[in-house]
Amino acid sequence: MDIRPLLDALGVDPTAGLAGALSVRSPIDGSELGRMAAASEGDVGAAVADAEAAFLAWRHVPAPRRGDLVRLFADVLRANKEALAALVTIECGKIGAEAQGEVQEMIDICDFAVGLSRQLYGLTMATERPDHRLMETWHPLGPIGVITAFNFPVAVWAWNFALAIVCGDPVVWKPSEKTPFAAVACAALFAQAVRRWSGEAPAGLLRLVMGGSGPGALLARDPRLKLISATGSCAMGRAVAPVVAARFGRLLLELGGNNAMVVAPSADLDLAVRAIVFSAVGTAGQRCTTLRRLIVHESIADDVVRRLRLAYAGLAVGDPRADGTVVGPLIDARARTAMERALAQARSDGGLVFGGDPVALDEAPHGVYVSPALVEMPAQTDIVRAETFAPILYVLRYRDFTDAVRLHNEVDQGLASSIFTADVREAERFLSAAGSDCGIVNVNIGPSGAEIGGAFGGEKATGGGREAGSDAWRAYMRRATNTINYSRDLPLAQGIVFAGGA
Ligand code: UN1
Repeated sequence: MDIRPLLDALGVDPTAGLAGALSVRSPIDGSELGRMAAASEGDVGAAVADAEAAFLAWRHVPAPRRGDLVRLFADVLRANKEALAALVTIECGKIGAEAQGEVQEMIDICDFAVGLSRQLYGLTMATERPDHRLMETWHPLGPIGVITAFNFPVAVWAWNFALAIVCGDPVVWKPSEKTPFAAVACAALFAQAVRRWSGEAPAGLLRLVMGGSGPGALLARDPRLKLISATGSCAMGRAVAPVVAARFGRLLLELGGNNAMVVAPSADLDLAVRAIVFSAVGTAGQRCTTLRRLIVHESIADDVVRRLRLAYAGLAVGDPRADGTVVGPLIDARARTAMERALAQARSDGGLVFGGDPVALDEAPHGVYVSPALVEMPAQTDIVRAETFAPILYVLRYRDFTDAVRLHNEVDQGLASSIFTADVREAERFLSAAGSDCGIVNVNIGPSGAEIGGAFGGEKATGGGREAGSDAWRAYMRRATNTINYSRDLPLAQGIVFAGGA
């Protein structure tokens, strides 16, 4: 597959050295898209040094001016939406509609960040001392490191980047080694915005470092990066977090999910089935928000499973560029092996598996395609409690609502959750302090497909970070609490009378 025309259209410098030891392959047919060199220790150090130099200038640029650059970036993204989405599809295998949605998500976060650039508010507090003022000011934090995963190769970076740029922080980005070309394209598109901007943007506002865990570990270790925002598996988070914590760096982690939906007897099943299918098989089950566990009331479970089998049997699996395809390939053969292992384990735990078979495409024998699996489980065994990054939906039954919530929360991960019910008491209990323990808790919609306006992230082994909307920007800034005395006296807080120095 030749991506050169797409890269040209996206403004990627044809002389840029897209060569090296890393082979980048399309999951669509396994063909090599190009090669990439992994960043050396020296490369990573130089990228961080550039970002640090950029920071010293960028922090002086007023935030609304910084927002103006992000506004131009959104314009460039709008003009290049189709081409960037096409590249995303080729590189990570998601279907066209979802790839376009991913680029739209980038545009949305840029628009959000532009507005935010005039709203980086600090509070002013009542002070206990006369003729004093107590307030807080938010300042740029410093250069930051962003590590992203293959499944959202551009949007998750954009959540971080758009906010970081308005907050005053240059970014060193390590994309997944499986999707480096999408990252190169994003950098080229941002360079276009920089050229259109009326100001002087420092060169190091965005630096890419390519490669796998090696360069990732170098970013984690580097004390010049004040925040490491990392998306990926819990295992990756476990490796990165202690390293960043040991140097008192800030962390924003978006790790594994094991997202569930409770389907109550009063649920609108037509809606529920549509929501289940989108969230369980969309992106071929490779979203961090993918629906992996269905907790269905026993009185409707047979009906729900019957409807789902019908829906699953009609799913078009195949080339994500073809009209009508809803399930594209898995990212690579390792993902299929992990899926097969999980299904074998589920079977030996007493699970009844529907689907989950390899799908061979004549035109793409080296693509990794599977039919999504629906697995009725007698209990929430260890394999159900593990995140397998593939389209496997485990179905569990419940009798009592309290048991449903207990099952729901009985996993390590805590990203996204949902309930389908027409019973306001159940809905509110699910949303309450004693309900779902996740960072995202939905009613009558599935757990995946969040819009950017809310804070995105999860609890427990998901890592606790929040990205995108709401007040997620605070992670990218440092807060100074300021006390200003405009009196001619020096009253001490807490009414302390201190004789020394009088
Ligand atoms: C991810 O899978 O890492 O809520 C991000 C969603 C998307 C983002 C997923 N907006 O499913």
